Amino acid sequence: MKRALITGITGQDGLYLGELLISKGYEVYGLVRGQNNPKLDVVRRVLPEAKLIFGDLTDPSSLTRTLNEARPDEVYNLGAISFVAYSWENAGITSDVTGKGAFNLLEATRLYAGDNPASVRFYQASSSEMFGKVQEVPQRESTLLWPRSPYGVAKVFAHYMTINYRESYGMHASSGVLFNHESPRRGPEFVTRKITRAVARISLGLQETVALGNLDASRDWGFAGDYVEAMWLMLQQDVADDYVIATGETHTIRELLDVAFAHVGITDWQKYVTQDERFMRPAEVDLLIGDPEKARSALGWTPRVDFKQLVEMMVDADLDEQRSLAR
Ligand code: NDP
Ligand code: GDR
Repeated sequence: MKRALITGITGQDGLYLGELLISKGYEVYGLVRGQNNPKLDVVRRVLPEAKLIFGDLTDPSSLTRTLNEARPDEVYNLGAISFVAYSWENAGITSDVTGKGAFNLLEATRLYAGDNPASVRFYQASSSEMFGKVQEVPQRESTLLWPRSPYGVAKVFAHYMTINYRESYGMHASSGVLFNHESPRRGPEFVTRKITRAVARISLGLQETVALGNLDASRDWGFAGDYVEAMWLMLQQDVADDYVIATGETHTIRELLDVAFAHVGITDWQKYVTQDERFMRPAEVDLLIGDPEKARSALGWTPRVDFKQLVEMMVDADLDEQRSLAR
């Protein structure tokens, strides 16, 4: 039985990856932070088989203890402060967790692996946010990075540190440059879930309007369930490498609004949407569209859920949730 350690197991991707690995027969260990983490119940419900260890990416000794207890064959570093907008106001802690936290885990894993650094496989959750002010369209593995947020800068540090550990110590460390991926488990602060939840509530008469920021930004949105498969595939390769994971399609926030509102029979969504300066960013990433060709040819990975299916799945889940809350 293979053993895997997941940091960020309480997050969207952690839950999907945990489910995938358990379905493949892995013994799954999850790092959980805080003395009374509100998401613990969700993890225990969704992943009753997972063994949870308390620690924090900013606390190296807790990572050493976690590795010694979990004795993993594969380490998936999904833990991060992941909300881009928040990262301007909290750049220090974002750097500590999202950037230096990855280094802390790489170093703890290297020391844990001892004489055979490649014996423990390592996945780093890199991000399309690293492309920022894009230097090439579509973005691929070789595209120059130009991050536009403290979060993006922290991810660039973690990305290059992962590559450096591979090149310096021969670690089997791979970095997945994942474009936005969403699901009904997405945090409500991110634009997809904010919209699908508002659409459900508006259609049920529970809310009148939704305030958003920039409606013209374009994102390459995929389904989180598809994307965690790519993470696993990367660690099954003989040689570690970096891969862009994306759908190859981009859509604006306006198109997202079109599809989400149309699903509940509303075509004139403009009257339900206001724009608010508070949701504008000091520096925006205008356009993201990834080229997943390397992942397709080397990993055999392709996304299964398309944009419309994704948005409709999320609106349906929010309708169910809002109806059950109203009961
Ligand atoms: P979430 O925000 O849903 O989850 C982030 C996880 O990190 C949570 O489990 C959180 O724990 C944990 N975490 C936060 N701070 C710490 C800390 N100090 N020590 C240990 N764990 C911590 O993110 P996603 O699941 O969406 O994303 C997973 C990873 O992939 C993240 O690294 C994200 O930056 C990256 N990524 C995500 C993309 C996306 O579109 N979803 C795209 C590209 C990259 P807690 O519950 O306690 O807060
Ligand atoms: P992003 O996701 O910043 O791409 O990071 P988010 O959903 O927050 O924003 C996407 C785009 O929507 C615009 N936008 C709004 N965003 C939010 N959150 N709220 C609003 O009201 C709003 N109005 C417009 C934003 O300006 C932006 O252009 C996500 C995270 O999961 C990161 O961790 C990950 O690395 C990247 O995706 C890839």
